Amino acid sequence: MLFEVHMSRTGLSHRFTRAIAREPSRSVINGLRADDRGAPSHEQFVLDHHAYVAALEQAGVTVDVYPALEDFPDSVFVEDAALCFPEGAVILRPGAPSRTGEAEVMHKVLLSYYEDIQRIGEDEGYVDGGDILVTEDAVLVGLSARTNQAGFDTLKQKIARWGYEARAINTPEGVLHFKTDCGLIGPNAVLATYRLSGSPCFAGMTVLEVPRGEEPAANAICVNDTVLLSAGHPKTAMLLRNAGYNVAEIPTQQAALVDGGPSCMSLRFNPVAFNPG
Ligand code: CIR
Repeated sequence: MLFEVHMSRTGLSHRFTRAIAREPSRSVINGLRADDRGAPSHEQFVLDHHAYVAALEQAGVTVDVYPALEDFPDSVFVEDAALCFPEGAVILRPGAPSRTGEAEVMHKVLLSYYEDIQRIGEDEGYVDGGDILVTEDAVLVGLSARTNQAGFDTLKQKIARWGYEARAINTPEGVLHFKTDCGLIGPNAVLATYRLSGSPCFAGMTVLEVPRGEEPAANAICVNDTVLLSAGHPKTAMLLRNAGYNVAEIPTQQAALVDGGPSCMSLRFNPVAFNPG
């Protein structure tokens, strides 16, 4: 079925009924990181992850938590393996060699939720979900060390079948993912570091700039009427609350040691074809 309506599904970017998450594996201590500030504690990560899942549930989504995958140290970061829309999903091709196999596992998981599943094939480039910001108007894709032009071109073509428009942006130099530095906080509002706050890609949107020194806070997510924000960023929390946002602060210290944050630990979606039976 081809969808002709163009990026007009209100709430696409932040109204969700379901989420997928995965327990951190013990191997998460070997997770990829740009700077080694020590390995995360698996025990604490599990506790933090429970708090994260609880915050998602509190925000109104049903969360399916899948078991840990020891073969994939970074598999708790489920967002990087797929992109989910109401009409269907795209299995991505993570750009780090140690993560490529996560796509196959995610494919099997998503078969329970979607009939229409597209896939970025072996010779079709790389895309990490952390580089994709879905707004109400467009699907912004940051080109990065993990997401290349070929991957973008493939993704653009795959999502056009549902009427979505992908736009390529440059992820700032030295930043892992596009969403490491920005996050949607409302239907037309974004939280961004100084590196991205002036970007023309956010034209027409409200942009709140993360106070200097709290840059990791930018990786926030909006789930229904709640912004999930990494705890430990009091200035950002106050900025958001003063602007009227309902903020849930979640512990992400362990995730941060392996370059993760709120967005990467879930796939949030609202599948039209979902049949609980
Ligand atoms: C990685 O380097 O792939 C993981 N250690 C962190 C992935 C974070 N993912 C995300 O922000 N979407």
